[in-house]
Amino acid sequence: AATTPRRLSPAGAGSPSQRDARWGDTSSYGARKKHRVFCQLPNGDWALCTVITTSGDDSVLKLPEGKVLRLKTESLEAANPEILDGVDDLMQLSYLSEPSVLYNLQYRYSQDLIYTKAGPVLVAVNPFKKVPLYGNEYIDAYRNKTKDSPHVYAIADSALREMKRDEVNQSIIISGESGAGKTETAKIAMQYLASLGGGGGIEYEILQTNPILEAFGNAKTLRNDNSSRFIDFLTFTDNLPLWFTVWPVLLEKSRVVQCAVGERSYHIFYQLCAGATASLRDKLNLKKADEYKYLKQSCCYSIAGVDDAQMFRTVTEAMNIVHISKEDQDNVFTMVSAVLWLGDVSFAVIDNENHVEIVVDEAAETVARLLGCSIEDLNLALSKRHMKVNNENIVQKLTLSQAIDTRDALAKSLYASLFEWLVEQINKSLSVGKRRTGRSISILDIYGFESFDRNSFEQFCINYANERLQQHFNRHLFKLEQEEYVEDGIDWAKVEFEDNQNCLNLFEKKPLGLLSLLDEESTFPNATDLTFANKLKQHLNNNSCFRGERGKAFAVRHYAGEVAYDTSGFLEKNRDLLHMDSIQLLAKCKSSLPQMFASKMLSQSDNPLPVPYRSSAADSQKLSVAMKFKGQLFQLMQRLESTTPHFIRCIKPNNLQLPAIYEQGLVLQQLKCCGVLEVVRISRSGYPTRMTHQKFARRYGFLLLEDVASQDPLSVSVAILHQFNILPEMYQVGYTKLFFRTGQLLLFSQLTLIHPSYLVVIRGENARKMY
Ligand code: AOV
Ligand code: MG
Repeated sequence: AATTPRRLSPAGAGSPSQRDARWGDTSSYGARKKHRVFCQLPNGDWALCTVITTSGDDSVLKLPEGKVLRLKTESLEAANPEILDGVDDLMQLSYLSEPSVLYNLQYRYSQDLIYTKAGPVLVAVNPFKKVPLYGNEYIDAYRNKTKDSPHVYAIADSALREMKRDEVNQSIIISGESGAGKTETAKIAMQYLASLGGGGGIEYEILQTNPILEAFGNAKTLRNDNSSRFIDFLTFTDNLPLWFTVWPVLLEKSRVVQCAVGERSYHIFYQLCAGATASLRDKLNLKKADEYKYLKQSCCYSIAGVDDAQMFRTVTEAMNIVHISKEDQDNVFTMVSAVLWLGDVSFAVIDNENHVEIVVDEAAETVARLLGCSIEDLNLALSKRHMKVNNENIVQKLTLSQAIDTRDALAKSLYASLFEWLVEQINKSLSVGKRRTGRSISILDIYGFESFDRNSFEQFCINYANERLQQHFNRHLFKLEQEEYVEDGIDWAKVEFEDNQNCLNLFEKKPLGLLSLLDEESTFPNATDLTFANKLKQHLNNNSCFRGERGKAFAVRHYAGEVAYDTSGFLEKNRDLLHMDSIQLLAKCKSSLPQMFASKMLSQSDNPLPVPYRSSAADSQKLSVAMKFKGQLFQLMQRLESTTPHFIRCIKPNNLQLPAIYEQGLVLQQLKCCGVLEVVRISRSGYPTRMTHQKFARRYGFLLLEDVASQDPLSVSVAILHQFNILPEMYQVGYTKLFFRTGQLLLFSQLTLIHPSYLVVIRGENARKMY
């Protein structure tokens, strides 16, 4: 019945088997008439076609649209039998070649089956449109197990079950490039978990945190119209009512004061400008978005298909639902407006040393009014700096560029503080009176790997975080695999996997790693971005993951590809100075939020102080952005380490953010770099298919020619394997399970599925039980 693949053509230079060496398989094919094979088209895509004839080294093929072409037989790749088209786990594929995997995902994608398992990992291909796979009916179906096709709900459900069964905390770790669908996936997982809220509206409240967090923490980038600019770590506990908390890590602050052309700042700015009621507009002296300097610089004010005014109403409604009082809401929007107006505060040069004072105009007056301070105080904070040098208080006048930096630093920290405060309110509101006990499930949604034409400090941090997470992924899947073999006592040749430890070392090594060198350089008063770049080149040029580039640039070979970083602004962004004068200004303000922000800043261990003038006591307190980030990342990893992970890999099928476009090259690149192919390969070179003795005996026992009714499942299983002459290297008998090489179990399924009549002849009585 089932044909064993045969290699017809020897593997020559550049042959598919060489290209696919990483798969460790011998995907050859029988170029026989009517066989389905993959051929590579001039544009690099693979097409499924049928062999018409084969002569000599050539094969004549028919493409799906009817075109006929002649190609070298050895350039073809085997295709799986039709019965395997669109299988829901890539592990079930007999041939695991790149074209087979791409074809399988595409086959499913074209039918809106966006989820596919790759062994233990769920692959989610972004549909860029509404797909009818969600909602209460689906949630119930997955809960009751009437559906078991791959789905985020299924992942959330197994996390839940494993939490209860093993009493171990669980995590759902979502990764993928920017725009691949992580945040949407996280929300889908939240839907499932929140539906356990047990009524009482808490599930609704939990889901309403999304529009708020997205308004304040997401922005349009060149890659994604709704790109997360912070790491979101949500936790649900299993005791009812649900306890829910958000732990956001490192918001991208710089976006508040500068963003690239074609991108936007945080959604809330545009939403407020477009959607505020007349009275709020008056109160906050709001202008249109395109009239603010901070928003004007990127020349992009709207997002296709998004109504900012409508979104503003959605956000305020969500704030109502999560019990943020009207008064607090007003305070929040006052701060948002203050940040916008701060960008419009301008300076006038007052002497020939380029020292400045603020211009007292509508902008300065509005900022002072919104913060609740006097114009004089504002001017003092933005144009002068108080310092202690040799125990003497001195006042330094600021130059224009210093004043602008001071103003921008104030805007950034106001916004970041606001974001933190808002998250705190949400957490308080959703956990009031509830104890934090019991086991938990966390969902991790990070900012995805980014590579633009120009990459700066933000991409540097984001990509470092992705690198860390990738290691967690690698290690876990590898380790789990290994453990299962060991536990079941089977022989197993250890498989090496592509490790990204070298790249992590490049970032983290002390004292000669990217982060340490950045920190060291950030503390030198005379250092510049150029001296920083030169230092990197001097110390890291021998590292295989590092490449010095011309001028101020350097490149890092990330797991997901090489990224060139421009060091312009690195030192400033890493220091992220907020001067004491600014904090004192906030402390003096009459509005409630600035005061709160100031006292938090003063109490925080990383209280920012001017670097070159720090006292030694303050010195130990100050943390650079990179160090703070690394610390938070380590904390996050530590929390993840104590959980059973469930991995979801999101794939972006096109860069246009459009439905129904599946670019093979783009998908392949993501599958390769984010390790999905690796996972399948690792499992494949092991024994990816497993079945307990019981299940195997129950399912295939009827195939046995001699009666073994009285025997135990293990003996029945072994007898079946012997009867069909399955080669010993194709399987292993473990203590509890049978482990099969890829495709072996297929033989049995084909025996049972394709030839029932044949089987009925052999074992009439038993076979009938199956059909
Ligand atoms: P990301 O989180 O991975 O990017 P998002 O989750 O924001 O990506 O997804 C980007 C866009 O893809 C969304 O705004 C939706 O339009 C669409 N999308 C994704 N998943 C689905 C789905 N299951 N159904 C329908 N549309 C979807 V970033 O945050 O940039 O790394 O930093
Ligand atoms: Mg996101």
